[in-house]
Amino acid sequence: MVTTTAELAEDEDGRARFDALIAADQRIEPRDWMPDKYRRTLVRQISQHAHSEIIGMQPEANWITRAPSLKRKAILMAKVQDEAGHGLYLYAAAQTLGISREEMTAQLIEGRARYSSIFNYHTPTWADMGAIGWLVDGAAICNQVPLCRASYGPYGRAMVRICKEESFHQRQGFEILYELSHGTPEQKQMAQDAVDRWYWPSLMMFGPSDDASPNSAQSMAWNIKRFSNDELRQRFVGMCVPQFEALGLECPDKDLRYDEETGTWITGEIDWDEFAAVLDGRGPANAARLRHRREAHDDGAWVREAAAEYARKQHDSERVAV
Ligand code: FAQ
Repeated sequence: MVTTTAELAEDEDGRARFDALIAADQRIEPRDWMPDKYRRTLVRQISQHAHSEIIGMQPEANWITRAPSLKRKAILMAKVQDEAGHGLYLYAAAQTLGISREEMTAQLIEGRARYSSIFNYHTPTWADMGAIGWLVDGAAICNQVPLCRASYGPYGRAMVRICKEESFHQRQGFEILYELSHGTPEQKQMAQDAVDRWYWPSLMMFGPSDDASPNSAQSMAWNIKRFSNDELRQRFVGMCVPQFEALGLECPDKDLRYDEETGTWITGEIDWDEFAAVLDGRGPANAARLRHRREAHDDGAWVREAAAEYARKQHDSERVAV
């Protein structure tokens, strides 16, 4: 394809405007010119985020039929539905960048896409619902509140609503754990075991440490990410410490201490080999999560076909009416 002088001039104007908007901390909208790499970075991050919400429904959906009361069942169902909604807002935001929902879905079910490592762990007890709400949604909030200010408009706006719902999710998880940790000794032990299972994987949600994070510097320069992976992980640890005390549970990190001099939390070593294995598809539940997602996709084929046929008929009847 030959690029004309007029097209080159247009690209230069677009680039100058893009750079000025980023420098002024303003928003880029779908019809604005943007560098290819900015577009690809956003498609990568937003689609991974959407897949995480959709796969993230599974560990909790697993407990809907076994929730200990009608009230708990209703709350859990609402939370899992919220996660489906988050996935849909995010797929819609990614579509504004020119990728189709079908392509993103194909990438996920064919195992070509990433989704958050955290959803590749099992949920053996009811207390895991508490630990997911408190720790996983808590980590998600720390990571996602700054994304409300992401430079890409449709992503930032989707995040505002998502974060409001995540706050409710975190609160309900804390409340499940609080009730268990103030119950019988067996219930308290069940809460502690669940927190022991989820604490370290929650820290891994923030991604590799800064020196091993290839995408952070550019994403921060473009105001997509506002803080580095380690900065957000620090913030999360600081948030958890008083909450462990309120719950009366032990933090599984025995090396954790606050360094007054640097004003930072010194933590034990994260098991990065475990993180790498989960990303490589070798976590405890990776295979089960993808198998379940594929089955759900196949089972839903008739719904997609019916919806497409209905849309076609609506379209045809509107044309006749015109
Ligand atoms: N899991 O260079 P970086 C939720 C990948 S939603 C898997 O640091 P980046 C709600 C990364 O993609 C949870 N992969 O990358 C909920 C990259 O791979 P690539 C999801 C990970 O993008 C609660 C490579 O490693 N949240 O919890 C992970 O600058 C309860 C190098 O990493 C989001 O997606 C990981 N943990 O920073 C739902 C938030 N970490 O693509 C249900 C938006 C890193 O080069 C129940 N995303 N990788 O092949 C982000 O903030 C960023 O994308 C990061 C990673 C921070 C996740």
